[in-house]
Amino acid sequence: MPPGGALHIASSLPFRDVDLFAPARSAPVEVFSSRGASGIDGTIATALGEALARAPAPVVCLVGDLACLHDAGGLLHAGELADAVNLTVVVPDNRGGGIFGQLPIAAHPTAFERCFLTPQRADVTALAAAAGVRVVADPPDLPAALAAAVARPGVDLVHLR
Ligand SMILES: Cc1ncc(C[n+]2csc(CCOP(=O)(O)OP(=O)(O)O)c2C)c(N)n1
Ligand SMILES: [Mg+2]
Repeated sequence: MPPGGALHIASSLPFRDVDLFAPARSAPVEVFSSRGASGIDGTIATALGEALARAPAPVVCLVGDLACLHDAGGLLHAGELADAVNLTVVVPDNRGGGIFGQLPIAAHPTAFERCFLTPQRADVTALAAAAGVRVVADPPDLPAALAAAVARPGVDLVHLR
């Protein structure tokens, strides 16, 4: 993350993963997150607003597959505003709300997948491409792919199965 860049972290596992696993950095990076009532709602639209406010500095949005699909409208707007921002949307796609796998309900024989995990048929990469967003799918060299996406203006979606 270059100076002036910011990270927007979605609710659910992304927020917890960064909290648990991100190493300490010598260079500070500003971090945004929507907590509380808003939950997973409007994540990409919020990150897009941050990217507009900070342009031409880059913003990276780390967001799960469900939160990403939940804000499909935000993704459409991101494609529309691609000339005005540098936004990289990183989607770790574990096919549903992986966080619920950590709850006792995960052992339920019938309700868990349909009512909690809720994996979607929608294809995140196809949606991003339809929005006019550049798609980087399962890059073999993730750090290099992220660095390249952050370095270029416009909107990238990095999809990680
Ligand atoms: C608007 C809204 N609806 C539902 C929820 C409940 N909820 C919390 S986490 C979550 C799953 C998110 O899935 P994903 O974005 O794929 O992240 P993962 O858990 O897989 O990391 C849901 C549905 C919420 N927080 N906010
Ligand atoms: Mg998920």
